Amino acid sequence: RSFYESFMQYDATNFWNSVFIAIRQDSEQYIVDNNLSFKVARDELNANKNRYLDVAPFDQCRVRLTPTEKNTTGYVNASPVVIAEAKRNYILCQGPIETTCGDFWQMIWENNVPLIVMLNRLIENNSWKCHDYYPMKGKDYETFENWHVKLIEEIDKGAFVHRKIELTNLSTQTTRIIQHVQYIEWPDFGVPPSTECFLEMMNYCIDLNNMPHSTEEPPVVVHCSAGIGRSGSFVFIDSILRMCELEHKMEGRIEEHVLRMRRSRYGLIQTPAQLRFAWLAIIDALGNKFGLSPTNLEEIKTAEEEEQSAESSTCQKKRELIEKMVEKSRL
Ligand code: PTR
Ligand code: PTR
Ligand code: PTR
Repeated sequence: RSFYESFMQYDATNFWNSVFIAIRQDSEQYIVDNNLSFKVARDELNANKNRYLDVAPFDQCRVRLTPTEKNTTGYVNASPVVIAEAKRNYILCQGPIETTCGDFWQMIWENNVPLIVMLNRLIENNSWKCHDYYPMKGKDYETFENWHVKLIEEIDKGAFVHRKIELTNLSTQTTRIIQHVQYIEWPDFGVPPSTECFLEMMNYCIDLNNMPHSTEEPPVVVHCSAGIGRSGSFVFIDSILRMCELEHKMEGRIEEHVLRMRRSRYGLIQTPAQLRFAWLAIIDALGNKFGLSPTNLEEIKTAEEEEQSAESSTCQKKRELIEKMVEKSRL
């Protein structure tokens, strides 16, 4: 069954919950079978560096910082996620808390990160989901321990904000420019309002030309509040589209790609609806690429339902385009 057919079938049979539960069970099993552990994250010395008690990097797959006087363990709640088939390199992390902003900028510096993709707002549902670790219009610089962070430019793009930041390492007095893209339309445990506005943000990030083209290049940092739900969905969408572009033939079912990603960080993609959204975003992105218009699958489905009896030519044409797209993308 193709990627598109699976999607339609899961929708028709209300199957997303079951698919998601199976992924969850299989990833728990993987953790047990491979003795993956969270000892460092749970260490007393690191306890105050985690935003959520239940979200932590594996000991076997975590970003290590050069220990400092303040952070003697070099611990940060962050996981490298390398997807070789997509030639992509990501670091997924939690939204910094007040005491870890310096650690966060140290991680950006030590890993030569050129781009930060932030998928949350600072305040959601009346509570703080991330510390304001970057300067905003109105106050154009902040200092966190060894790091001076200066806002160079802030560009409002509607559904997202692009900030250009100058990061200074105060101990060496050297500076770098970091791109920061914040998508503001994605509530935690929810989905964005449309695939279009999400893809617009994602393509903008790609066009900045700071997403890695090989696993040797510095990683892009992706974070939200916990760094698992929304961040995991972003990585899923970007890496699968990248594999399509590289004409990499996916082994196994798409669900297995979520499992593979989850070997690097716990809990990636947090809800059945997020999985469905990610899947739909991929279909829509491929649809755009191969000239399927209108791109939204919901519209196609409605059109199909409305025009079931009379074999409509537009409906037929859309179906043919989808077949072409699925064939071309090898999904
Ligand atoms: N209380 C959290 C814990 O469970 O460890 C840690 C935490 C600390 C979470 C601060 C959020 C915080 O908020 P802020 O974004 O203001 O730093
Ligand atoms: N214990 C938190 C909770 O369940 O609310 C952990 C958590 C928070 C998990 C947010 C995921 C979250 O979403 P995201 O990774 O998209 O920020
Ligand atoms: N949000 C959950 C809670 O507070 O109960 C915590 C949680 C976090 C549960 C991640 C499960 C998670 O991962 P998975 O999706 O792999 O079960």
